Amino acid sequence: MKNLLFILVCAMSLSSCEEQVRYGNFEGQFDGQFEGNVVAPVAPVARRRLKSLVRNGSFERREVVGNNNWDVLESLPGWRVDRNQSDAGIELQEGLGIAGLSPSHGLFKVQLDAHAKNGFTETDVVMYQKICKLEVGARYEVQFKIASYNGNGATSQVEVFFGGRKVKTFDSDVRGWQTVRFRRKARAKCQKLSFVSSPDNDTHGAYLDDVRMYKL
Ligand SMILES: [Ca+2]
Ligand SMILES: [Ca+2]
Repeated sequence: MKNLLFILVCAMSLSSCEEQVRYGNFEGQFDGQFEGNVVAPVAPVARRRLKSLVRNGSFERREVVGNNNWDVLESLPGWRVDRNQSDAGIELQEGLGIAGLSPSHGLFKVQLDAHAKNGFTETDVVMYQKICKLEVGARYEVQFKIASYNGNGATSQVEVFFGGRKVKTFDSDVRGWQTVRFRRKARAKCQKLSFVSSPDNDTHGAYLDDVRMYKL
């Protein structure tokens, strides 16, 4: 009842209503904007633009593998390996000092040429995330951070696929993190974003972190 009275007051005097929202006097949850006389729960545009569609893009959602330690896994929250393409796992690394390269974001990163342990027989992984709830025909931007192993591009080559089509090849002798971006239209409601480490199976490969995807 109190909220209804508040809305009626707003309808007569929008400026006073905005003042109360700004100073947090409105009771209950309000996270929107006014459309005529109706209070619509619409998220701010800026916040919507910052919402990444990639789950666990920084690889932080994982139980601890141990500070400055690593393990080889078949899946992470949001991510899986494609063992039909390569019998290799995802090497999850935890810590700021492991392998001589701190994560670009948070405490975890992955390495795409892992180790043949935990039942895996190969080391160059094919890992992917199936991203759903896409708007067919809408444009999306994918961003991620990637670094070659000790500046060795030859052993760190990675191909990136979106919706089954190759969109990027990473092959760089530069040391340290680099930002890669590409834009594509969604051709289906669900599209796979895949990282494919070029097979040399020498356990030295590219590092990946901070994968994001935004609707444009
Ligand atoms: Ca991270
Ligand atoms: Ca390699």
